[in-house]
Amino acid sequence: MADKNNLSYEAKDIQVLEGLEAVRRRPGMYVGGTDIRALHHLVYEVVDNSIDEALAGFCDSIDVIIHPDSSVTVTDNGRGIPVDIHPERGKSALELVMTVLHAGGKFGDGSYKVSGGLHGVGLSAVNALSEWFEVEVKRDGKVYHQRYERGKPVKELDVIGKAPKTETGTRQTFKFDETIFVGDFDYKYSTLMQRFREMAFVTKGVNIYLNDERADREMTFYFEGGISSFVRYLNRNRKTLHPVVHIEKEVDDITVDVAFQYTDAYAESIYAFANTINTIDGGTHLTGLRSAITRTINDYAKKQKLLKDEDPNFKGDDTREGLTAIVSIKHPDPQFESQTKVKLMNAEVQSITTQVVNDAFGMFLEQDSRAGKTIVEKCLTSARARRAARKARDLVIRKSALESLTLPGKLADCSERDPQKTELYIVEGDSAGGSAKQGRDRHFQAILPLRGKILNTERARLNKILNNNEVKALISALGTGIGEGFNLEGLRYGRIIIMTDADVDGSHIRTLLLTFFFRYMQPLIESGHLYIAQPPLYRINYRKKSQYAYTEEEKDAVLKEMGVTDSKVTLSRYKGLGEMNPIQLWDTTMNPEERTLLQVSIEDATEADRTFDMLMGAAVPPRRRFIQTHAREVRNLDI
Ligand code: 0RA
Repeated sequence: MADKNNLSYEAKDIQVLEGLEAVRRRPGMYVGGTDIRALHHLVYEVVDNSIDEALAGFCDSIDVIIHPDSSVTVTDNGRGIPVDIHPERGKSALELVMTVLHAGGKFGDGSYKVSGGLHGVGLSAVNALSEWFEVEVKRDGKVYHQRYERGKPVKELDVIGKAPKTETGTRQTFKFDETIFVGDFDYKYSTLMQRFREMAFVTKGVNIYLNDERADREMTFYFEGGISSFVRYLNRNRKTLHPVVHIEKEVDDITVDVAFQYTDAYAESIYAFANTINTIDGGTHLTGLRSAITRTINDYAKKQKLLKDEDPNFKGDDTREGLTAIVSIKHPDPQFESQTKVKLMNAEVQSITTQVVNDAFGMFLEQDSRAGKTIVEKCLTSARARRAARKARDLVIRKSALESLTLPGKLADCSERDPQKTELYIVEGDSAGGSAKQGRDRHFQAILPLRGKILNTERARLNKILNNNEVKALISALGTGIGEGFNLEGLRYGRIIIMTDADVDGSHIRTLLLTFFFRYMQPLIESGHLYIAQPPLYRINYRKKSQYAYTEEEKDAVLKEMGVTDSKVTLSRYKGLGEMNPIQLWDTTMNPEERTLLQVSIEDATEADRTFDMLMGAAVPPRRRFIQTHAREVRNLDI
């Protein structure tokens, strides 16, 4: 086999072009697809590189600007990407980073201790997927500039100006390639905001500024306290049981940073990061943390005789109820399960994390016996509740297996029996249920009305809602059973469609239902059977013409399109489904030819699940605010 390093310059150039072409042909391999998630991934890749520079200790400020044309600028005050000419290649280091796969971050003398980037494919992959990409580097008193189009440099690296020698940094601006990211989507401010907030939390002392010029909004993230601030932030609406426990230790070049605090809530909120990347599927750092917490509490409870010798040990679930925790590790060579970096695989991280947390948490409990006692009591309550809930749930599952033979009385079933062709509308409220029953095509559409308020069992463990008649009716209508007994083959309808009002209560009920499906019927979501209906927000009548609008923007567009000039326009805003008559409901929301359905993804459901505990929490003001700002924030999906 030919030694790659001995190839001629020309051959290497061809390799580069082939590399970029491969990225464009198979974006999935590099950024995980061509959907809105992958689009955000481009920004993360670029920002990750600046974060690396910050982790290496050379940068403390990162600015991200989303421009009105959806190009994005990322500016940092690091050392600047090196621009010196590579002796063999005859090209600048910058150009190599921008065009050669696997060329990022790794050159130099290993001064890069930790790297979150996609093992270096980062910048060149983003470059290949951008219509254009401009880089400006400030180094050695000069300002360098180069422009690329679809990955290829369109001119040599130029010096375009001077700068004080002490001023260094990198500015990158790119526009994603619309021939690759095809679809009606754009960067979502809240998604980027969430990511940068997390990055700032786990990269102590870095200032991350986000500016969305499309809508004139901006936000700065800076956390001196690192992940303890993160925990305090997550617990801001919860009642906490003790001060935040913060542990930071370096073992064998791996830094383990852990912060946690128990609250009186029921939910477990644990977030795991590896080199600032949110590893949503967890991995060895998370496993290490969990086992240390369970073990330390069991040891302490036995030693203090809070748990008697004959008592069973606490299970993991018992020790995590109400726990808010962050584990953030920095590793010189992180191994991820996939290119999208959602699960950390390094085996050694598990034992190191367990050891570090065991020692420090054990010591904390010894020193703060009041906190120790409170935490153990919390675990005892959880263990008791878990046993009781298990009994109740088994009963419900057994009963619902029987009840599923008899369909609920409130269900208006359809005549078609082939689940490939049928749909079930879950409708909030009896009056909307009535309209839906009259408006539907009874051949293939079934309606199950739910009375909203009944679901609203404040501060309830979700188990409780299984005992609720409305939910029981839902379970038997679906025919799949729930939890461990779930069987997709029993599903009686191909599409399960949640149809709620576009108001506060409607979004509350939607969150509840999503959380229910997420916790008890996850395969239903994974297999793409769950949808959210989208009723219109407005009906616009003008000069004998009538049109519907589903968003504020659409309303404005329709008004413009209709050429509204006088006051003869009537604008009715629908507050609830009940305000539409059956024919209107069919036309706008139920007719497969006209309607828009949002398919629920696992991410949507996860978010609902996280939101659920906040909605059910005691703190009322933040709850209201949350629902109101999110009520219409639904993502468009092309189905
Ligand atoms: C490698 C070496 C050096 C800096 C960088 C990479 C670097 C990369 C990026 C990407 C975005 N911002 C960045 N800032 C720095 C340092 C080489 C040296 O000066 O010794």
